Amino acid sequence: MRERIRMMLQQSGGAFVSGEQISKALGVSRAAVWKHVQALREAGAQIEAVTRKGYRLVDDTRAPLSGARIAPYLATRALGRNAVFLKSAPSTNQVARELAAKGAAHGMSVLAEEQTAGRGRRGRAWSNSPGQDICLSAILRPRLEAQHAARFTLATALGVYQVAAKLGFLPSIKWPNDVLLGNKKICGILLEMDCTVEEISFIVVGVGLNVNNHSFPAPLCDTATSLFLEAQRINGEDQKPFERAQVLSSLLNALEPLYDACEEDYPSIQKSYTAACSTLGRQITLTGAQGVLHGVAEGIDEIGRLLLRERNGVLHTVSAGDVTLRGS
Ligand code: BT5
Repeated sequence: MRERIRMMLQQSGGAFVSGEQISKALGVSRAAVWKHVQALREAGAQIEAVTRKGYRLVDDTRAPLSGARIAPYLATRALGRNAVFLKSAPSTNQVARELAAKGAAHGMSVLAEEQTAGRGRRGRAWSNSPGQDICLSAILRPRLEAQHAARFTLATALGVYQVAAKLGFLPSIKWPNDVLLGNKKICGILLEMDCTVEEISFIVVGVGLNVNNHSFPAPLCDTATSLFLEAQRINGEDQKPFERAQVLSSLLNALEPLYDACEEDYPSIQKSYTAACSTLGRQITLTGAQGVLHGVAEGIDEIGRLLLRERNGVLHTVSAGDVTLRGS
C-alpha cells in the first residue's frame, strides 16, 4: 500500500494529490493514507502535507533503495528477487562473496547506499556518493567452466548500456568493463569468482552505476559522469534526478536474460557487445600483465578476450587490461 501511495505521488510529477483522491483510488480511509504517508516519511521520503491541498513528493530520489521500492518495477525470475539492502558496507562484492560462500542462491543481490572501501579492478578504489548512485553485487551460479566467466563482464556492460540507451542516452562500452557517456565513465564492473578447475562455484558481479551524482572528487571530475549530469547537460537546470529504484529494476530486468544467454546463446552476447563496444576498430594502447601494447582492437573472441593486432601484424589475445584510445 505504501509503495502504491508513493507511486501515485511520483506520477503526479510534484503536484499535490489530495488525501481523498488517494483514499478513493486505493480503497482505504483517509486516516490510513495519513498513516502510510507517515511511514514513508520515516523511511526517508520527503512528503509535504498541506491542508486542503493534500500530499506532494518533494524529492524522493535520495530515499534508500529497498525491496518494496523496486518491487513494482521488477520483472525478473531470480535476479534481485532476494536482496539485502544495506545502509553502509565496506564493499558489496565482499558481502556478496561471504553470502555466496555460505550457500546463497543464484540471483541473490546485495545493495549498499554507501561503500567505505568500494573496489575496482587490480586494487583500485571505487568512489560512491551515498543516496545518489547504485552499488550492486549479484551472486550468479552458472553451469560453465571457469574460462567462460568473462562473458558475464561483457553481459553486464551490455545490460548497463541497454538501460542507458532506453533512457535516451547514446552510451558506448570501453572494453572490457566501462560504460561511457561521451568519453566519461558512468559505470564500472568488477567480476570476482570462486571456482575449481572444472567449473564455476559462484561469480559475484559488482556494478557501480553513477545515477544522480552531482559532482565527483578531484581526480575523477574529468573522467567520470552520471546519468543526471549528462541529462542536465542536454536538458538544462530543470533536469530532475532519476528514480534510482526504477533504474535499478530496469538494470536487473535487462541483466537476467543476458546472463541466461551467457549460458545458452553466447554468440548473441558477443554480437551485441561487439556492436556496442567503441574500442573495436580503433588504434589503442593496452596496459596489462603483458606490458604495454599498441595496435588495432580487431574483435572479441568466444570467451570475451580482446584481439589486438600490432603494427607488425602480430595478433595478441588479451584477457585483461586497461585500454586508452590513441589520439584521445
Ligand atoms: C571498475 O574498476 O570500474 C570496477 C568498479 C566496480 C564497482 C562496484 S560498486 C559495487 C561493487 N562493490 C565493490 O566494491 N565494487 C563493485 P576499474 O576498471 O579498475 O576502474 C577503477 C577506476 O575507475 C578508478 O581507479 C577511478 O579512476 C575510476 N572511478 C572510481 N570511482 C568512479 C566512479 N564513481 N565513476 C567513474 N569512475 C570512477
